[in-house]
Amino acid sequence: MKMVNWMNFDNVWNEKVKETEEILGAFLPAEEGWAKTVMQAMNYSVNAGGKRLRPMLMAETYRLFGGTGKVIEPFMAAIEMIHTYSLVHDDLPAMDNDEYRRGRKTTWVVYGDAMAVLAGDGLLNLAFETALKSFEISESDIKRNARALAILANKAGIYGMIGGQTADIEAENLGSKVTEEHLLYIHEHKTAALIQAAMMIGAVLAGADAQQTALVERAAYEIGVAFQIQDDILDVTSTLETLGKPVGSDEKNNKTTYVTLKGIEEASREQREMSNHAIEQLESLEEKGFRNEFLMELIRSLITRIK
Ligand code: GRG
Repeated sequence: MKMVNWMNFDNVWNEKVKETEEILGAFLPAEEGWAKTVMQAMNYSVNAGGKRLRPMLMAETYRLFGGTGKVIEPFMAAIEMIHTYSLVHDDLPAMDNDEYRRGRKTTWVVYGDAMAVLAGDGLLNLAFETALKSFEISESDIKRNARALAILANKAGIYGMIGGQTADIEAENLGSKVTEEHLLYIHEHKTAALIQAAMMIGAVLAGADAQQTALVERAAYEIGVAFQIQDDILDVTSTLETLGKPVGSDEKNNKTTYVTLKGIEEASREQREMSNHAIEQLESLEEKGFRNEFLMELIRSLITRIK
């Protein structure tokens, strides 16, 4: 595996976060009219910051396969809206009951439960309205846009993220009866599914074929599960100040995690192994001339991320 010395990785990352936020901002609602409060709550949630990892993975996978156009932009905004809605709902008293997220008070604390439910619903709906705008940007065969939409709907829904969240909530009552297989189902669906959607949509919109898209789906599975394992690790090793959200949340909610199942050292070893394997799979595309060094470094940086 090649190691690239990205001395200015953080600068490039920050620049890309800025670009992503400009794209996202263009699709957010104006706060006006009788429904103004829900729009304020939606914008509050999205503008709270965050790493913008999913739109960035999407854009970089698009570039990996040679994409250069603007058709990716509505999808970048859409995936961040879906991710943000999932956080808004996950923080509700009926779910994790968390008061801090992205270094700010959570949406339900500021706007109340009802408005937080609506803001989440509003973001999910707006995500699809936004992704549909990609059809107005016809740079290629619009079958690609349709395929990308199908991926987004599938990976965010009951066969993806919502399915994972369902299993996660029910597992809270099972305590130590949660097996590794069960936990992997939860991690794959709750977390990896959106990361798979991000990268697969980037690939499909740039014209990747079915085999290449399947390779991306497998690599993104490992990136997503590794990302969740690191999340589990940070929940016991980090602080509220660094993470911008409470630590010890898993213990509070009686959650079995990779850390409770295997200990920090083994969990950490497995997350490194998965990430490195995902990078190797993606690097195998170089044979066909597909190469994006920033994407590889981005995935590598997730292994040691601290927030
Ligand atoms: C479908 C109602 C409903 C809820 C969705 C996926 C989910 C359930 C809730 C999100 C909570 C959670 C811990 C998800 C796992 C994925 C994860 C680690 C999210 C945090 O993602 P980051 O670190 O967040 O990319 P930022 O704030 O940086 O965008």
